[in-house]
Amino acid sequence: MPLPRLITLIVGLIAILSLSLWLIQYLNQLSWQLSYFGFFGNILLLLLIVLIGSLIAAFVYYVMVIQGGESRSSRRPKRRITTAEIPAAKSEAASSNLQAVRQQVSQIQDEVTRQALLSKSREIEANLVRGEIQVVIFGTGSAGKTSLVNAVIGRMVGKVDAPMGTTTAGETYCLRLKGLERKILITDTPGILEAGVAGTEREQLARGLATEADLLLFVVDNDLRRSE
Ligand SMILES: Nc1nc2c(ncn2[C@@H]2O[C@H](COP(=O)(O)OP(=O)(O)OP(=O)(O)O)[C@@H](O)[C@H]2O)c(=O)[nH]1
Ligand SMILES: [Mg+2]
Repeated sequence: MPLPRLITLIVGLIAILSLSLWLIQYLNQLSWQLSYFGFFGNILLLLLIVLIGSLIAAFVYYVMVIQGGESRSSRRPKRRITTAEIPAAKSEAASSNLQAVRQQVSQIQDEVTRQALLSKSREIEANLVRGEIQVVIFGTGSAGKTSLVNAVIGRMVGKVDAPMGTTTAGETYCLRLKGLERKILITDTPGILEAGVAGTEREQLARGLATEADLLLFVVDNDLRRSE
């Protein structure tokens, strides 16, 4: 028990006991006087004794339990506020993000989804290590996606034509820029929002490729339409 609480307890008890002694003396005198009232006088005396006892019990309870509880809670170590460290390098930030993603993925109940997301995160990690940047050219049919790819690569790598559906499969081209060690992979995709079964299949393929992008370039041939 801490010293200040012990002193409070002792001083309080001495005060209450001396008060009680004085009260007992007083009660003694009173009992003589109350003896005239018979049974009623004895009840009054008993009530006064119970009152004194309750006073002592309440004091001890306050010092031992309430004060003790307060001092315990004040002794409880305060929660430390730690500021999250922001990684300086982008690759470091990406790796820590990947780790966080993996932790969340491991909590997914569905085995198939979990495995798919885990393999995706491994793929991203491998890309990070390799240092390649995947740029995917995405958009509606005949918007000029392949024309953009040709312009960026600097030669006619993909077939360009007016009708929709000229590009039927994903094509990836490697671009190297002066002063940049990392390879840039540019993927041309079939168009989206085309009619027919073949068009829907091409869209599915394009959407799949788009999910692998580090950077997605959405090509529009005019004002953006609602469907786009
Ligand atoms: N006027 C104009 N025409 C363009 C431009 N870019 C492309 N085109 C024309 O638009 C048509 C479609 O171009 P593509 O590059 O094949 O379009 P795409 O998005 O690859 O088409 P799909 O592969 O069929 O989805 C071609 O006739 C191009 O010559 C542009 O900037 N201006
Ligand atoms: Mg094309």
